[in-house]
Order: sequence, then structure tokens, then C-alpha cells
Amino acid sequence: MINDKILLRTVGLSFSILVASVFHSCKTDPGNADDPPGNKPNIIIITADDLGWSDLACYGSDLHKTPHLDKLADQSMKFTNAYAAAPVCTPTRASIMTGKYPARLHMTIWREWATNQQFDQLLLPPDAEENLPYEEETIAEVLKAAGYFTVHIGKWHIGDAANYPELHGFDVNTGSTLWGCPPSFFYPYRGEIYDSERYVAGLEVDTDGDYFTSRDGEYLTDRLTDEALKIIDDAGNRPLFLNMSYYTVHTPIEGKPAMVDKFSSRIREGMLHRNADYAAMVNSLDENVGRILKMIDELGQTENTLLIFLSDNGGLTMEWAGRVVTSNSPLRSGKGSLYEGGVRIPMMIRYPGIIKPGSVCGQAVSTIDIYPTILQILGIDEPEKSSGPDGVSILPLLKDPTTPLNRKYLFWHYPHYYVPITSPVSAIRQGDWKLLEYFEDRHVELYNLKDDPGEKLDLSQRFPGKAWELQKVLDNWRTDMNAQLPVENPAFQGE
Ligand SMILES: [Ca+2]
Repeated sequence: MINDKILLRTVGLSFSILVASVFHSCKTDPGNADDPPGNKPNIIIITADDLGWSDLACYGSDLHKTPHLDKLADQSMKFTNAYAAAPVCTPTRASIMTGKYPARLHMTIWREWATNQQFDQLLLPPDAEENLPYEEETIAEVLKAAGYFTVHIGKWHIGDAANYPELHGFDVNTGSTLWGCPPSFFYPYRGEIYDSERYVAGLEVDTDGDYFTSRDGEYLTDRLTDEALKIIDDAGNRPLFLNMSYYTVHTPIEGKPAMVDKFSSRIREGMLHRNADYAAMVNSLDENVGRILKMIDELGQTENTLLIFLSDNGGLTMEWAGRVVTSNSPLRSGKGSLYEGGVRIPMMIRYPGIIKPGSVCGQAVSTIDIYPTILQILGIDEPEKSSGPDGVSILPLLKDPTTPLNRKYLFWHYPHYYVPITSPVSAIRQGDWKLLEYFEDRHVELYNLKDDPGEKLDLSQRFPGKAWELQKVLDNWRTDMNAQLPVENPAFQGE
């Protein structure tokens, strides 16, 4: 058996040399003060799964320790009103890849539940798309055509094996599955969860040939980073697009034992966050983001890398293994809901030379904006607007967070159930106003997020004109999107 340390040292050394040559060869001209630092900067999107609004220390957690992400926030623009395009995984991920609203794509729910969801509920949800249609031009396809080496690592969840990342513009894919979560965060990442037998593709074979045994205790979040650090040396002379998609901190809620013990001893009555396994998962996420940042730094590529860190929906407020997973306080509700706790996400963007370190942006932005922002940075024209992308470039905000964004409304559409969190609902935000419209009884709720970020006081009766106006705009938007709607359930038995 090859000595692990020698192997790791050898791989690490050759990897560092190779990556250094890759990055040096793709470095571009610094440009003038008004332009991005390189014509083709490396682009890294790090997506955490289900990471809640309050889950990072720099966003207010009282238990979780996130020193690397806190440091990243100090180097980045931190967004305080960033939104996932949907309250669950699949649609938000589709929005990142296409810049389009999930309603337009008909990808409005996680793919395992996209069809035939007939519960004893008042409404029947529509059958949604399970797979990202081939005709969609993903950001990976755009970047590949622009000369990028495109790498996807980790959670995919917007297609089955016939729709994996390789078929949507990625040169390399490691660790994807069609499912939303692994059966376990511990090697060999195989087993049953949610009534299905699952595995994580591409991670099965141990490099020293000791299949399934020599990696005992290995943790998926660490492993995905290992894979990312190794695979980049295939980049050749091309600039890098890395879509780093961690499964953490999605269920199953499993932390590394030593970290769980550490956080268990720190939990006190009255704390916002009180789940030690979850705290350990957040800690592992932080450590691994730190490893990626360290690598970029050591290679001298920090200045030439656009780095986006975000979550795909709000934190899970339900229980796992008998314990509440997390809290998005002061925001209302969590994953699955169109209240702020379900869709407002931590997001930070680092782009030296353009973004002032430690800056904060309070304007409402969305995951649909990432695609057009990258296009504008690279000077690539957007496709025809009639079919999207629906987002707008936020490059002007990255240069100056007070620049007014040329957009009046943001929309969400979730025509499904997520019991007990929500029934089918759409929502619209205009400035500080937010309106939710529930399909079961068509009632609306109106909130002023500036005065009431926790959405406690429904103002729809006090401001009926504003509620009517926003409901009308929302209805027109659904028509424009050809949004799928729930219908009456003839089999509903009632209670
Ligand atoms: Ca998610």
C-alpha cells in the first residue's frame, strides 16, 4: 500500500506547480480603474446548500464559528438583501445556471417531487420539469465558449444522468447526483435515505486501491474540496470556471464528531442556534471555503478571481433526528416558504479592483442576476430578452453599492406544498414592499420589510391600493412567464 502521506505530499506538490502554471498563464491585463482587473478572470461560485440567513457569524449566528467566511466578508461586498430565486434547491440552482426565473423554466420544486404530487390537499400542484432543458444555454456553456475550463464539483440536482453537468457545458463533473442530498456525509457516501438507495457519483474509488475501508471517517465536505483542488490542474491555458457546490448544510444533519462535541459544550439556553451537529457542518463548510481561498491566495490569483459565495435557499427550520435544524431569525420561517426566511440568503462577492473590501449592499438582488453579471464582466452580449435571462447585471452595484439598479420588482412562484411550511404561493417585492398571494384562498399579505423584516404585521387591509397594485403586477408577471398554476383537487377529502 502506498504511504498516504507520501502520496498526498507528492500529489499536493505536483498539483501546486501545475496550478501555479495554469493560473499564471491565464492572467490577463490589469485594465484601467473602471474596468474589471482581467478580461477573463477566474470565476468561482461557491454554493452552500440550505445555509440560512443567520447561519454565519458575520450574519449574526451566536453559536456557529465561521472565521474564514467572516474574513471573506471583510474582503468582499456583503449583501443584506440577496435572494434565492426559490425557497428550495432545484429551482434556485436552475436560476443560477440560466439567469432565468424558475417560473419561466417550469422548474419550481426539487426534482424528486416534480411530478405526481397528489396529497390530500385543497389544490393539485402542477407537474414541474425535472431536468434542465437541453436548449437552455447555461453559464457554463457561455464560459466554455469563451475559452474557460469549466468544472462542476458536488451537488447538481437539476437533472438526471442524461442531464448531468457534462451535458450542460461542464468539461469536468465530480460528485454530482440527481438527488438533493447524499445518504451520509461519511465515506463511502452510500446508503438509503428518503426511501431511496443513493450514492455520490465519482467518489467511490480510493486512490490507493483500498476500496471502502481506508477512507473510514472521511467527510464529504472535505472530500469535495480535495477533488476541487486536484482537478484544477487540468485547466491547461484556460481561465477557470469552478462551480463549487457543497452538499452541506443540507440533511442528513451530520457533523464531524470532534466538532460536534466542541459545539455541544458551547450551547446555552436562549441561544439562537442550538444544534451542535449543524454547527459542526457549518464549521466544516467554513474550513473548506478557507482551503479554497488559501489556494487562490498562494497561487497569487486572488486579484484575478471573481468569487461568489451564496446559499440556494433559506435555512431548514424543521426537525431532523428530533432536533430543530436552524433558525433564520429575525426573518420569518425557513426553507420552503416565500417569507424572508425561506428565500433571503447570505451572499458575498469578492472581486479585487472592482469591489471595495468590507462594503455592504442593501439593495435587493437575486440568483437570477449572477448570469447577466458574469456576461457583462466578460463583455458578452446577452441573448434575446424575450426569453430571458430575467436577471440584471449587478456589476454597477459591485462598483458602487448605492447605484440604483434598473429593476422595479423581484418575483417568486412556488405552486406546490411544503407541509407544514407552506401551501402554494407567489410573491413580489417592490422596494421595501412585499406581497404574498396564497392560491388556496387567494388571500394576500402585505409587509414593509424596512419596518418589519420579520413579516409580523400584515398591512394589506391598511394599504389596499398598494396590495391591489402589487397583486396585479404579480398576476401579469405570471402570465408573462407562462407560469404553471395549481388547480382544484377533486379528490380532496378535507378535514
Ligand atoms: Ca437547498
